[in-house]
Amino acid sequence: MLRAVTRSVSPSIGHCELTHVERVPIDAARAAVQHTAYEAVLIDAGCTLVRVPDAPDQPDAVFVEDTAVVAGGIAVITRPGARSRRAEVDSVEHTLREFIPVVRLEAPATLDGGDVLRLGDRLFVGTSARTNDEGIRQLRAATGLEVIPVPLTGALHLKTAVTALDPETILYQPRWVEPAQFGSVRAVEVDPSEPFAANTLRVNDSLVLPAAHPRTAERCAPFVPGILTVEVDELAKAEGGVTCCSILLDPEG
Ligand code: CIR
Repeated sequence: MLRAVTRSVSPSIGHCELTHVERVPIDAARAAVQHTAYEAVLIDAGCTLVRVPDAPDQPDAVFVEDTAVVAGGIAVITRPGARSRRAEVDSVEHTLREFIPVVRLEAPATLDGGDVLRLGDRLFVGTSARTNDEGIRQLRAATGLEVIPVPLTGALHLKTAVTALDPETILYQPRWVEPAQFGSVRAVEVDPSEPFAANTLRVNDSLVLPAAHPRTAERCAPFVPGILTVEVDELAKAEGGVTCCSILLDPEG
């Protein structure tokens, strides 16, 4: 069964890192309620939850995706690009070790899991402000997979700009990525009225996406077996979406 690794919302989330989003007050209790609903959706989609211990003093700790990349039968523990987030990885590594072999990226590598998009056996990695060439090199060496750098402008992470509906279909925001870079895939554009809608999460037969993006959900519906929506607008104030709140551990690899 697919495992989803998650971690609770920190009460300090209001002090999170922000890059492209203006800082507004974040209601940590409301964010926590939305996170619980997100976990319930993952369970509905067929996942078993595995929780990393709470990290109340780490504002961005809920965004576990950035701390590990699961591919090639291993979990690559990242070295996040934001210095304030580097301490998040130890507890994630400790949790993942129970289920899968782990390898750590070492300085001067930096890489955020949000920059890594898997399409079949290929890993596309956004060359964002968080991920450097050495991070990409070490990811390639650790996984043994084809790892392809993708230039990215205007978005925090590659998966802010593009995600996979399935291994042959991407959903993308044309302002931030060029679909031809992903090879001969079918490319679905987000609805222009929903600029942040490219961040979706395929879990078994369900595509999980924010309730705030109904028009993009309609565009995706013909290409996926089912759609599950969840309110995550409070987490979005911390520049988080639906991919970033989990690490999926697939027993099939
Ligand atoms: C950060 O800037 O690192 C967090 N406030 C948001 C991280 C979101 N992560 C993701 O989309 N993978």
